[in-house]
Amino acid sequence: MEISALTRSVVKHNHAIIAPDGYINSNVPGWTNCTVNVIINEQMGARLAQTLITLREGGELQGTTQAAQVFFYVVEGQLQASVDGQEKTLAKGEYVYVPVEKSYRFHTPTEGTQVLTFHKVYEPLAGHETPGVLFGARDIAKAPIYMNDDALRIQELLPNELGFDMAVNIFTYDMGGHLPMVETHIMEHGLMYLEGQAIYVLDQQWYPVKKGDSIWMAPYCQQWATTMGKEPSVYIYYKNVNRFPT
Ligand code: UGY
Ligand code: MN
Repeated sequence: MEISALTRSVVKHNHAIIAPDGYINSNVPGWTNCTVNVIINEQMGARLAQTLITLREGGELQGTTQAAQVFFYVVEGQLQASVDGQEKTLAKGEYVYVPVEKSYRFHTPTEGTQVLTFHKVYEPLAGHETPGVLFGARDIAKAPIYMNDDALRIQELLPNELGFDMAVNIFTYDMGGHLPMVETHIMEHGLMYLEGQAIYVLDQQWYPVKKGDSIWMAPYCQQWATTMGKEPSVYIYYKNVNRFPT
């Protein structure tokens, strides 16, 4: 039997690794017949929220976004989506961006459907339109090489336009891939590993991570990562972008 007093999860002032072994479920009004794990939020010191929702057969997520926009990504299974009057079936790897003040309803016939969400309070920008509802899909063909290294590919899931104040990207590291430098930056990240294993270095500390693990990086938390093992490592990540540095 495993020793239950051990975990790979850590929570520090400027970063956290949250492995699934420590999840405790939350109840979220309007989200029914599902388990919800709030992985990152302001209680931690973060300015985004990240959740993982696991739906049972007939599970439903219903509500209206308020100050925060919400990005929903299907990690497993499928969802029937109805967002601001637009209907669509979302399969694994598909997503929908729900801007502020829009109604949404998702339901699933598939037991075990998993949905990852990123939430950020929207900061409007004078002269630029608030984004509309946007559907899309993971697609490696839309992932250009990152920083001239053909072992690294990034797909941007949201348009790189000033109306958006958040980015959500999928970062694929082929075998031998690693970040070209230790990043030190004002932007904050939340992420979840979708595939593979890696070593992540956060604030000079080294962590083994794998599929299912999530990471929070506060602004200026130094970061570096390298893939590990016999398959590529892939994560989906959030970043705040495009606003004046206050
Ligand atoms: O966009 C980024 O800042 C990205 N390269 N950081 C990361 O993956 N930790
Ligand atoms: Mn970064």
